[in-house]
Amino acid sequence: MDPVTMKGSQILLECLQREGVDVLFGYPGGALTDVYDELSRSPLRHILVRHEQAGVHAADGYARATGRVGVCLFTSGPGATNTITGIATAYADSIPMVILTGQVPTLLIGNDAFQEVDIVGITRPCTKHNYLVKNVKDLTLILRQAFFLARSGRPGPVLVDLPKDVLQGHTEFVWPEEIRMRSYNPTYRPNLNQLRRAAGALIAARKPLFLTGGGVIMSDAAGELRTLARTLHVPVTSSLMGLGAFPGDDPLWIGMVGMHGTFTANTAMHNTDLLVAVGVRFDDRVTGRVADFAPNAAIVHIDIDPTSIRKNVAVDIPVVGDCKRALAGLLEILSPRLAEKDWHFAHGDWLAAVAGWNAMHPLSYDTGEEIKPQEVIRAVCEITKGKAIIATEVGQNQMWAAQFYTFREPRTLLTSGGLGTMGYGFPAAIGAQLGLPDALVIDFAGDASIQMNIQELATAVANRLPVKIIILNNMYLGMVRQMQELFYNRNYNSTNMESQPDFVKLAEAYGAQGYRITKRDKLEPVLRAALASPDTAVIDVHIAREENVYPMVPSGASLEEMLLI
Ligand SMILES: Cc1ncc(C[n+]2csc(CCOP(=O)(O)OP(=O)(O)O)c2C)c(N)n1
Ligand SMILES: [Mg+2]
Repeated sequence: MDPVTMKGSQILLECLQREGVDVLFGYPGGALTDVYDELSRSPLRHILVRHEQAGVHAADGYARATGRVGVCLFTSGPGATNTITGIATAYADSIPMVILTGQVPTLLIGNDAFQEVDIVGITRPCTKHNYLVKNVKDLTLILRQAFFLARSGRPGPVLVDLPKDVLQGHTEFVWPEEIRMRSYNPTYRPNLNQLRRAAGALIAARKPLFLTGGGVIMSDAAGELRTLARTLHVPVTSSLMGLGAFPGDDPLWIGMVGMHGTFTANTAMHNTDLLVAVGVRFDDRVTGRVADFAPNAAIVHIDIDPTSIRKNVAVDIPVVGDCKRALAGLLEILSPRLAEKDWHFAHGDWLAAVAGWNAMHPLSYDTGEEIKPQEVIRAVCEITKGKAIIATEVGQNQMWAAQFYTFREPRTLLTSGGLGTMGYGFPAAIGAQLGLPDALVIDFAGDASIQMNIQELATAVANRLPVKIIILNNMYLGMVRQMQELFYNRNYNSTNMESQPDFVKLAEAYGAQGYRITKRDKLEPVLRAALASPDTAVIDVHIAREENVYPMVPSGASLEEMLLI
């Protein structure tokens, strides 16, 4: 077929479709008028958000829930700068995303033109890669590379800046079927010798432990992980980002590790003789004081990104490669040797120690007259049978959700792990709901976090998205208040949020349903009614104001030095 001449804005939308995009989140402006004109004739679904930051989080939530590349589109200048927190959030958690920004015409770049900002310069440290398209002839190849980079290797956000004259220019449309980039060759296939060493260590270990992270979910390796752990009878813990990769109701599951990890996971980390870490990057929230992290263990680290290996902790057996392939490779190497031992028996003492720690300090909380946040999470878990997609905001709400909801499947938790971005959860839930229209999507929110992107109630209502926001309302910046209580002599400076709006009225003002729960006997029935409603709903649950998240490892302490209830 002869190549056809197309306009830049048309080429952009054609490329998005060919990359498999079905929905994009955006907000228009002067630099994008050609694209928005074109969009009205395109089968692509465009979701008009109410703030650019939320648009990026929505694309991020879509990506986390579906495993596809999230796409968003914003205008130049302030539209572009409003995206930064969203981009940094996605970068910290390695989320595949393409961010498209309008730019002033190439001739005006560098002139301090109206709504000009150097977004490529600004986002360089928080994108996997970024591009300024200088000629319409380069547009297709750059977009193709942007998607390729976003979804391959260690995924991440890629930004493409689109000057107005590029979008208005014309050129022949040529689609490169294959995409290859010199100097960018992620290693998917792990080195066989390293895998053999890891397998040997697993066979020999007496107290092995799996630590899994977001990489397991991202590389779709949950199946291999489950088979390996269950075959060898190895307990499994994970970082916040790894929740859901291993079923939370499996007897080998010992809960999350780290600052708010379980007693069992943190104690097991201290005692294990072989830590097999898969798709994790050893964040300080996971390791505690690095000098005392897993002091008795040899460490196997499997990761697609060679730069994350030995970045934070010393590793004995590094395995660079795709987590799925690496775990499948381990299974293959081990399979002829599996009959050598009764693995349950071989790890019997270790499993008994783990069971003992579980019995000694299970996750728990005191009940009283007031509603406790943990019982709200447990009730929701019960009602949804653990089958909902859970987004969280940041703070205590996030940690309680991580601790008390039983995540059974990958991609069921959407949370800002690396950056800890308040205001992430609700727009991420909107993105997830658009990607998975039949899912029940719930955002566990704090009373403060929810106000950071509350305007997206308009987006949810306008698009009839039945997202549910459950506010664990303590009228505090609870996580900061907890630190003030424990480490600053209860000096609650600037954390009291008693002057919150009436969340029920606020929901209603946007055309959503509002519910309020202040008494325990109303908790279950109102939650049931609200979760069954076909509408966008806000459920404002008044909880015990000064409830804390435990266990807690103080910042800079070792995982052993937990504060318990
Ligand atoms: C954008 C942003 N600003 C500030 C913080 C620091 N911070 C972490 S948790 C928290 C309190 C959050 O309060 P709320 O949303 O009510 O949640 P709670 O801890 O009470 O459950 C704050 C201020 C942050 N993580 N993100
Ligand atoms: Mg709060």
